[in-house]
Amino acid sequence: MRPQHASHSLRRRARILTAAAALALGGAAITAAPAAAAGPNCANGNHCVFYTDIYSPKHSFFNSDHNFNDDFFLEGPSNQEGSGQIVDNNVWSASNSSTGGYESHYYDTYGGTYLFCVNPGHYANSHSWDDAETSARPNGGPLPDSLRQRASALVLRGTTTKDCY
Ligand SMILES: [Ca+2]
Ligand SMILES: [Ca+2]
Repeated sequence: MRPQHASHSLRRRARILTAAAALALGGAAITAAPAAAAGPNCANGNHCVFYTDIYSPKHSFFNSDHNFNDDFFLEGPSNQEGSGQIVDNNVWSASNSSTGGYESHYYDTYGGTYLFCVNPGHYANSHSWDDAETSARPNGGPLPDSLRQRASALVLRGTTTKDCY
């Protein structure tokens, strides 16, 4: 288990600030690119999940996946907490680089409780220090604590009326 909030280290805070700076740079690059629905740090055509923030260990899904218990965080930094861990019930952040206009819908279990969704070109980045719970889900906002470490299935859907990131 990762440390609880009370024991967040300065090291973790420093990594988060670095990620924010990298995100700012990435945002500039995305703006300059042609109209592609690319989420940050997620290759075109993929739906990406992360162990902590969106620059932490990553796993990329190319399609719907009904069971995360055979998927592992093997992409991204190999020297960070979470590298090699199982994806199931360990997702804190997500990015959507669908090239087909698909929303990423995450579920507690396949066919079970809906958790959250991410629009094409959008992301949820759980770097927020205060973990504020909000009803709105701005692009780039964090997953609230209640939705972290729960995702076990991904379903790609066309445009829906859900309040996605
Ligand atoms: Ca799987
Ligand atoms: Ca789950």
